[in-house]
Amino acid sequence: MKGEAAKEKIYGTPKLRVPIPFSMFCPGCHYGIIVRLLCEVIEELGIEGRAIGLAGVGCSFGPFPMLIDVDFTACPHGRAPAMATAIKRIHPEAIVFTVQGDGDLGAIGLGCFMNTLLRGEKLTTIFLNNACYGTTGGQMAPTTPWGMRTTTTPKGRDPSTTGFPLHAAELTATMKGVAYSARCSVHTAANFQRAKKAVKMAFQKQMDGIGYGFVEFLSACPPNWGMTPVDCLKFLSERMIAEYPLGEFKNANAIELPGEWM
Ligand SMILES: Cc1ncc(C[n+]2csc(CCOP(=O)(O)OP(=O)(O)O)c2C)c(N)n1
Ligand code: SF4
Repeated sequence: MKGEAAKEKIYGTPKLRVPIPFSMFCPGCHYGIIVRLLCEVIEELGIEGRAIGLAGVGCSFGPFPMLIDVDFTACPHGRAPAMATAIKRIHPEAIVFTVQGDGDLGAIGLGCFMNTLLRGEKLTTIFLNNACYGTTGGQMAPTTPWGMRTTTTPKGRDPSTTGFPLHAAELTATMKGVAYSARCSVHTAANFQRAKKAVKMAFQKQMDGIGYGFVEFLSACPPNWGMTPVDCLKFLSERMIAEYPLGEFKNANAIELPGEWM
């Protein structure tokens, strides 16, 4: 792609991006970039007529359904995978995806999420790991790295009282019904492109009827991290990635089914 077409692709607005401002996100939040990425992926895969999104409770709850022009609704806290399961079973031709924060998926909704993986549902999940509960004022989340200060761990997360950080992409990869699991970020242009490929792959596993696709995004939350948007990029690239390495953890072309045992 060259010239005007390339410029339009880079600086233009994706067709599926509803033209209302991103003002519902704080300055420096990466959620807006992830909205753009999802619009581009859904459009490039040509699934806008079949895609159904489900947002968990958190900062994605209102904005993602409003900003992405596909069928999209919000769910009770942590229950997006249950709603997604019902929709997928009623409409197997639909491409059903959830967008969930780390409090939503990793705390109140962890049981719902794990059971969905155990059932081997053919869904796609976009997991937003900003290391805290963003909406409610920056409390510790299951993904808060050791030593990180939050409003509920003012001296820094200490494993002796608050346990160990949740590595959702690695955990998901261990589940038999999962076809794809990766962790990405959008804090540089190159990482945005890598993340796009991962999200495409996660959707493709559902489109091909193979299995569950999961993509975790490391995402900055400047007001709750108590940093400028620029300092957040440094924290993300040094501290977050040290705890949560980027990359693919599973990419399977078939799900192995159990053989006969009796
Ligand atoms: C049943 C229930 N419990 C608690 C809340 C309060 N609440 C709203 S958002 C939220 C945390 C969201 O954090 P996260 O999932 O990390 O998303 P983020 O805001 O960071 O995007 C909580 C606990 C709620 N809305 N419903
Ligand atoms: S509180 Fe954090 S996650 Fe929520 S919109 Fe603001 S920067 Fe984004």
